[in-house]
This record gives sequence, structure tokens and C-alpha cells, in this order.
Amino acid sequence: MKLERISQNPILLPDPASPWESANVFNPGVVHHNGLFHMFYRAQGQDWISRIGYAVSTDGIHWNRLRQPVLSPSGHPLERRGVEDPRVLELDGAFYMCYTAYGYTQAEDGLDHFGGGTITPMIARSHNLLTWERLGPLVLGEDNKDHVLFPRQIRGRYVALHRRRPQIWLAYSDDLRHWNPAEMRPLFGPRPENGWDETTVGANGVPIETEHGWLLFYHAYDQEHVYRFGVCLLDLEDPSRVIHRPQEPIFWPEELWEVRGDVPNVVFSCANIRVGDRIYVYYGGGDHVIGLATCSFQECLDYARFG
Ligand code: BMA
Repeated sequence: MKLERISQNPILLPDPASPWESANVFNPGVVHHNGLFHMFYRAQGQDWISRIGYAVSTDGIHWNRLRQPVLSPSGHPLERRGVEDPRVLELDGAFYMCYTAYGYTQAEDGLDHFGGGTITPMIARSHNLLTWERLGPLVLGEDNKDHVLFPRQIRGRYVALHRRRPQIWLAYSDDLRHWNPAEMRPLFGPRPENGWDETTVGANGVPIETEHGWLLFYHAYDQEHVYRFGVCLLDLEDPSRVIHRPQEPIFWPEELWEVRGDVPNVVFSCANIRVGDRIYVYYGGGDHVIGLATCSFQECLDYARFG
């Protein structure tokens, strides 16, 4: 099974006339709600700080962008270098955005120190998709990202995936604000003998609920730092149980704008949404532009079960 690009071209490009999205637009999260596709994407402009932009579409391919970002760094040292990689979903009647805060470590002298970067998994909530309220971090004081919420409670609790290098981990919460570190568990890690997912793995978009389990898209890179996507199936009521994890990747960089770019050989996805009988996988190419690849829902599920 392999994802198919909807075209040989990206679907969203940087805007040279914009101060905040002139350099790169990439790694979007997408929700399909009331017949509209809402896209939240990471953007970088002249100051090289990441902000989250917003665009809306009726077909998921052609977009109308908002001129201002919907989320910018808060001013807190943990976000001073940017807000990145939004994964967005609807849950219990509200919208949630899992994003990565990129910051400076502040030393005792109170000054920012450029050398030490902090990477913090944050969660924000919205009721209108445009104004976002920060709920707080999933965990503090460690390099942790690629976090995403499951789209419903499981056994009465909120569940998130996150990445403690080099593995994907699970976390549990009763209120989406407090995530007890003592309950965090590894889900799966890289497969050292397996080439494409030998080094590090992380979750892509919100897992898709199916009758056979949670369909999880994930990314991995190898020792050459080439990013690829895979899929697997998790138990519906106990997502710490991997039902099946196929050996082969389903997508990798091939187009020039994926192989080159701001960072070479990167496809990086924060959205895999089911629309009817298809899955739309939105991704950043080369940390520079946004592409779309799709597959049949049924074919993908069969591959995740038996591939
Ligand atoms: C990851 C994240 C992504 C990025 C990828 C490839 O660590 O920073 O935003 O797309 O690296 O550079």
C-alpha cells in the first residue's frame, strides 16, 4: 500500500509578500467540520520564528488563508522561538490543538541562552477554531513532542500519544491539564533492523477509530535522516496494545520539493483525516511547502491489519 499524491505540486506555498509566512509553510493539522476543511499550519517568515497560520477550504485542496496567524508565541521563554507542528481535533464539543513550543533555557542571570533549546508539548483549546486558550504542557523539562490526543475518552480517561525519543509513548489524564508522569508508558519504538524506521518514531495525526482498532499513522527516520510514514493498528479499549504493525512504509520523499527544501528528505504529517471512504494525509515537504496524499480507507485498514 502506498499513499498517492493528489498532484505533483504542493497545495500551499509560502507567501513572499507576508512578513510571517514568507519563508516556509509546513506540517499542517486539519479538521473536517460541518463540511469545511480547517487547516492549521506552521509558518516561518523573516524572523524565522514559527507561528500557526489558518486556512479554510470546501474541497480540502484549494485554500483561503487568513492574513494573520491564529497562534503566535506567548512571550513565555518556553515559546520564544516559536509554536510548531499543530495537531488539531474535535473532542467533547470543543477543539484542541496539540503544538510544540520551542524556547530558550533561561539561566540564573535571567537572560536567554541561544545554545540550549527547550521543546515542550503544549495543549490549547478553542470553541471557534480562531481564538486559542492554552491549557498547559503535557510534560515539562524534557525533549518531548509529536503529541496528539485520541478523539474520544477511552475507559473514562483522556489519552495522548507523545514522543520520548526514540519511542512513541502513551499518557493519561482526567482533565486534559494534568498528565501524571508516573502513568506514562512506551507504546513502540524504532526497529533497528528495519531500515526506514530504525532510528526514531513519532505519531502523525489524530488516530482514526475503526471497527478493528485505532488506525495510527506515524513517521520515522533512518540513519540518513530520511523521513517516511507507516501505519499500525492499536486496540480500541487498550491502545497500549499494538494489534499489528506492518513492516513496510506507506510514503516517502520523492518529489523535488520533498527531497530538497529547507530541510532535505522530509515528509512530515500532522493530519490524516477520514472523509467518506478516503483518507487525506496532509504533510510538509522539505519543511518548506504543504502537500496532500490520499488512499482508500478500506485499503489502508486492510494493510494495517494484514500487511
Ligand atoms: C522534527 C520537527 C518537524 C520537522 C522535522 C524535520 O523534529 O521539527 O517540525 O518537520 O523535524 O525537520
